Amino acid sequence: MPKFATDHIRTVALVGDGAAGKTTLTEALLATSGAIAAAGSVERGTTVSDFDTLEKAYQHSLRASLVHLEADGTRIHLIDTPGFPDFIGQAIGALDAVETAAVVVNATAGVQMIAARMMEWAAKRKLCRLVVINRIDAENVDLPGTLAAVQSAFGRECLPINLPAGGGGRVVDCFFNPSGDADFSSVADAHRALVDQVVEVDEALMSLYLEQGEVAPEQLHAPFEKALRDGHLVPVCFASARTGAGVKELLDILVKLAPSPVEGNPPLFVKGDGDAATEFRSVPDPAKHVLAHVFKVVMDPFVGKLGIFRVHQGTVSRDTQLYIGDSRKAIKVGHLFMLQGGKYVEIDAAVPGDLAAVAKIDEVSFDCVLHDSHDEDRIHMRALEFPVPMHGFAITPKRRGDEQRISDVLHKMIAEDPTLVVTHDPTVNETVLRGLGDLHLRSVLERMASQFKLEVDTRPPRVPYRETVTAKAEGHHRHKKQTGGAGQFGEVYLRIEPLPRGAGFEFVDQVKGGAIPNTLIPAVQKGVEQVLAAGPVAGFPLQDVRVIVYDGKYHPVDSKEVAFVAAGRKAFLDAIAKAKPIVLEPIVGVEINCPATTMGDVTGDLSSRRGQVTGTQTLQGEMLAVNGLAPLSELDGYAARLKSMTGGHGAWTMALSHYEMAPANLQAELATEYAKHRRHEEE
Ligand SMILES: Nc1nc2c(ncn2[C@@H]2O[C@H](COP(=O)(O)OP(=O)(O)OP(=O)(O)O)[C@@H](O)[C@H]2O)c(=O)[nH]1
Ligand SMILES: [Mg+2]
Repeated sequence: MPKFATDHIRTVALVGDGAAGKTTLTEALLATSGAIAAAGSVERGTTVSDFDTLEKAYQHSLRASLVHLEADGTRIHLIDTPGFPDFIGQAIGALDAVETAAVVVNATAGVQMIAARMMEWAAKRKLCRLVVINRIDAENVDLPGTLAAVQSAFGRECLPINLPAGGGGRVVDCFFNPSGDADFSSVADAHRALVDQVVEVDEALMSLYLEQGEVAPEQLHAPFEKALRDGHLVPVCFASARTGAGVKELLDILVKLAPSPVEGNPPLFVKGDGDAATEFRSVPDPAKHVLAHVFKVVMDPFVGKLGIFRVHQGTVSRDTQLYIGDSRKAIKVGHLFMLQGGKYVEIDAAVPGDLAAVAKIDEVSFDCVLHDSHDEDRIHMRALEFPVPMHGFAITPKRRGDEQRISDVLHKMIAEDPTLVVTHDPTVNETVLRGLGDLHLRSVLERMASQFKLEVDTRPPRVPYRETVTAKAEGHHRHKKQTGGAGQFGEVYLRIEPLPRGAGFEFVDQVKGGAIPNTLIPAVQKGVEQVLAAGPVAGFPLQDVRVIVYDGKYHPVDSKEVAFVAAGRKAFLDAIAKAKPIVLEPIVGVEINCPATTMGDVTGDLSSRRGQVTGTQTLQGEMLAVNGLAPLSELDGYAARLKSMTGGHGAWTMALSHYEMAPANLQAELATEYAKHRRHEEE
């Protein structure tokens, strides 16, 4: 049996902006609990969680990293996540594995973009949230100002559970044993504010409190957990990851107040597909059927594929037989590990709340569910939405002969990272790697070079335009060929209709009375789908269209598959030509962080590039968050422009928002280019 039962487990993701101090805090928590002898440092490259060579070189976390420790008879699993917007996918993925998101705020920089995003993501996931204001030791910090900024950005329910004292050298408790003086604000007031907030979730306790003027701390435990679960309370604590001030207190808060898997909100699973899908929540009971979710995959060059999962229900042990997702083939767990940064610690079993890993099981993939019963298949976790990557590099291998290997290595890279996609554009034979930012892509290329010895050249890719149709139309083609022996015959009638943006492609078979035999309908569909890869206007993939095949003719001897593939394709082309096809362009949502003084330049620049500003939000420390929409084609070289507009103090991210019709001049330009390209090919 594992050493810690589920109610003695806490799972916490440390999230927040780059350089907030998450990795240093992880180190301090490990050292304070005795899991390591002394805290390492990011600068020296000696931390447990930034163990990767690239992380040491960048002095920033690039991937979510797992550690575990013991405090007061409780097992705490911590996930240290990267704060750079480029790597936010890693932080979002970690939210699937925990009850608590601890948002670390850098007191010298204030509330920034990623902290704000992570608060939102965590609330969406119904996680309990905690804010840690770090760097209370630093000079010239405005701690009351930071607390006020946290409350104004995240709500009045953010209440301090301790306060800095002794000039930032320590913290005083405002909840368990409120006594003593803080550097600012009053300990007694902070205590009262917490109790007021907590009793609000329990009517009986509230009346008692109103009658007696106070309640015993033990009576507050259950309502405290409920207030956390409901997002009615977000405790704020202070710390210095560097000096260790407030770190023991943070451990105490995690042990005594952070929810165990039994007290948190269990995640939503979905069973079955489409209309038959039903939702249910896991039950954190070690005796039930196993439900574990793979929230992270690592391609380790030495141990191979590592599937890192969170147990939500049941017990996984070495000799458990597990099914992976929809597969009917059982796998034997074999070796089971708990991670301590880059080290693998072998364990016997994992219960609900535990984060563990299995190695060398190829079928394991990101986001799959592991379970232990035959009839529990087709289970998925309710999907998290990851930003759709839009930053792209077109890549070609430096060495000849690496063309084959490149796809293999790219597969390994995307297996690890839900915010990385690879597309191939056959019209210009271009392989494009897309990620969330320049740094993201560069780190992937460096990993490819160092771990897999694969070097590539990069250049800006083509903008991923799409095409669609804007009117209904009819299409018809009769394919007939008589060459020597057996002939080829197939005839197809179809209709096409535009679908709403983002709907994709639909194929509907409405053929009556066997005018085209059932067995040949897939051939028609195949022909139709051949057209989707390159639209008629400018050769971009066609989307948001429904094709309804409703009639045709066949010949009992001459109707072969090829005939219907050809007839389907040509009938579709016939219809598209009449359906007013257009080019769609990708519009991305951008979020820009910039000093308030540069806001005019930043928003003006965006508007001059066919963009629009959808909102601005004041962050702390003279920084602003600007949200907007802009066509991707206008954002070439944006990183450099933002740098010059903000004197290097800007940051930005983008992800796909939607596709819309490209302006007429752009459509014409793309069409001319395509016509030229085709003429060139024919010559
Ligand atoms: N003065 C002071 N410096 C700190 C403190 N915590 C972290 N730092 C420093 O801040 C820098 C960034 O710390 P990290 O722990 O790497 O920050 P992070 O949040 O993990 O950053 P990312 O991995 O990029 O998201 C390092 O130079 C730390 O030494 C603190 O409490 N006080
Ligand atoms: Mg870090």
